[in-house]
Amino acid sequence: MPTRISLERLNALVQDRILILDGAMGTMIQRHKLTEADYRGDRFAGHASDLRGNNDLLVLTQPQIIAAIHRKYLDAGADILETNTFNANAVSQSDYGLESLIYELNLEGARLARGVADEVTAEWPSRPRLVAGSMGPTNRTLSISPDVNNPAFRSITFDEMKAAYVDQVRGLIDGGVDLLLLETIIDAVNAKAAIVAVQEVQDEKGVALPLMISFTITDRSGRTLAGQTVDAFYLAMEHARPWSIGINCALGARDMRPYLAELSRMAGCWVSAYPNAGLPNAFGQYDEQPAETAALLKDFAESGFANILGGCCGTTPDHIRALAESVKGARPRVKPDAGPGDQAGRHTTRLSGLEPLYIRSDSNFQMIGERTNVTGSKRFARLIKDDKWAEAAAVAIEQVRGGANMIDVNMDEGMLDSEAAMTTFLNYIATEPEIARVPIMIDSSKWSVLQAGLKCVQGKGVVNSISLKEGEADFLHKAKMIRRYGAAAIVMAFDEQGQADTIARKVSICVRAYRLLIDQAGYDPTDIIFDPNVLAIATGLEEHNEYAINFIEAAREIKAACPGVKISGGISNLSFSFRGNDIVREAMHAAFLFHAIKAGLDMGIVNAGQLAVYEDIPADLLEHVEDVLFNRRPDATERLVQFADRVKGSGKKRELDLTWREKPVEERLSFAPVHGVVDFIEVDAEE
Ligand code: THG
Repeated sequence: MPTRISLERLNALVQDRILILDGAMGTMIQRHKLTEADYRGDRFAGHASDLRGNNDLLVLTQPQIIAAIHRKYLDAGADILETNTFNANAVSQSDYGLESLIYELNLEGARLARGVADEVTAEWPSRPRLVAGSMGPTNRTLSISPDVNNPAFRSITFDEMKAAYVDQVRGLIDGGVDLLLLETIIDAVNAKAAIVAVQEVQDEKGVALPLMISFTITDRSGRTLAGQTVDAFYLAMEHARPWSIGINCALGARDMRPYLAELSRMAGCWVSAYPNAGLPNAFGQYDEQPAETAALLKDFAESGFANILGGCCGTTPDHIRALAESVKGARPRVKPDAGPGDQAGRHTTRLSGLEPLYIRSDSNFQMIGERTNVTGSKRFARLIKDDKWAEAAAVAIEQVRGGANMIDVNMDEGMLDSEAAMTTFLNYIATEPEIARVPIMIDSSKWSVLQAGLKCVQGKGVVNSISLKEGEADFLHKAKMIRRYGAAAIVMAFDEQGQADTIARKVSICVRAYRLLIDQAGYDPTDIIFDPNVLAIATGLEEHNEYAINFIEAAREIKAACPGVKISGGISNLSFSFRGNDIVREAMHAAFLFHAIKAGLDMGIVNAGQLAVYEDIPADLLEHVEDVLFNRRPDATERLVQFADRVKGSGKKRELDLTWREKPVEERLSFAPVHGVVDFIEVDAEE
């Protein structure tokens, strides 16, 4: 068994100079003009389907050719060889009927590269040559439907994708690679499946290799094929704690520059770039000459953008030689002091959909849309039961247009196959950019439904929720799985004794959970969102009178006791006893939020678009509501109930009330931002 490089030595190397990755394998194989018979060799002479073009098979049938190409790249100055295993996964090889060969292809591919690297290292021991196990994206995607008429359809499941990578990872590790390289990623869900496969195999083998993640920006929109911006994608990968992240393939170095600059500014790990030799010409060939590629990459080096540079499609040993020459002596990129979105002491919670969402301790209140919940909306439940997915998605769009920064999706209903409904709905809304822009909060009391949701979301979402209800072992198991799948977690103030309703119990349960998550599940505190239980008040039961106060006070104490965490709550729960009276309910929510936000509430599950503004609540209604909230008088509930009878009616459709347009322009200009109406700002500003 060859010894792979230690992490200490690898980190010392990458801090000392820019490391050079090799260039394209395909371009070099093409030069040999191999025939069908060459691809087959003796072993596959009788194989049923065509094998020409299956480059990964050459590690078995023409190993001397592959080894010679590896040697050429090392002689040209590469530090890191990529194994010839880009398509050696069960999904891609099924096109050739060779799925059974995955382990062997990767084992031999890794051994070949390892052998050449060790040979050159032996010749020049002060300069170790390394091997990165190449894992391509497969030819399917988990975020995009291949059928435009069926947006929720997927050609493969997350678990199938994960399984397709498992034997690849086993083969690469057993073959002796130093690093694992997940490359040319076009879809973050595919990458998440590969990451889970890597972690499972590493657990099985008791090893942990440095992971390189490299994605592709397919066009000048600056997004992945599946639609994510650079920062949103980065946030969706952060949980894997990669050794490096970077961009490869696609546009060539010239057009890659702004995206690499952005990635380089935010990434807390090393950064790589290995572009194509420019854009392909009409014949699919790459014309960019070695000197040109090298000059562009030299600029990346001098701009401090990269720690690892190399070439992708169309690059040759001549390109790599020119590159190695041009960056000799260049100083490698230095990692930024703060994480993405971080400002000193502000504990940024980082989430994403197609776009990033940074929640700092001093951010505004974040709204999580509640209506995409079959138990929280009769209309939504009906649409899901009737398979009206487009109309159900419209509910999510309404929430986003109403200002939701996140969408809570809940399918917990006895008559539904909740796992299937969660999967279908999340896959459906993944194709609607207006919704997919925001992070998803997967809401269920069933672990199987939460898991189903985790397998669909492209960004970094939130699992809602876990708790200590079933004890520590269950809690930690779920917490670790959520981290592995790349989400943040809502933790309810609930333990083996039940739901916490006093301040002391809420705080002590959250502190206990905080320690467990940080000490035993590897959590970053900013990935923990505590929910101290918003419970219904004014129910007529005296023991419920302190529930609002207890939530608010517990929020304050949890924030102080658990640095870095966020606080959330299901706000509409508070007013359940006033169902049917939206005016009173909305006043209760607005008043509660006004005080809870001051105590440290960061976000809440609300009916986005139907939140009242505290300052707009009529004084008499507000007084009755706050009497109840703060349990200020023994008859508070009774008085609010009586008052409520007089203000019955619908609180809805306030956005259509345009009487404020008749006010003087100064007032209109201050009204608009407070009420979140953007439609008239331009005309008013001009006036
Ligand atoms: N904490 C966490 N998650 C949660 C909750 C929480 N998820 C669910 C719930 N509580 C938050 N979501 C809602 C959604 C809707 C309503 C209340 C809470 C609601 N719906 C109207 C009703 O029941 O009167 C429905 C009316 C209609 O059908 O249109 O009030 O606390 N972590």
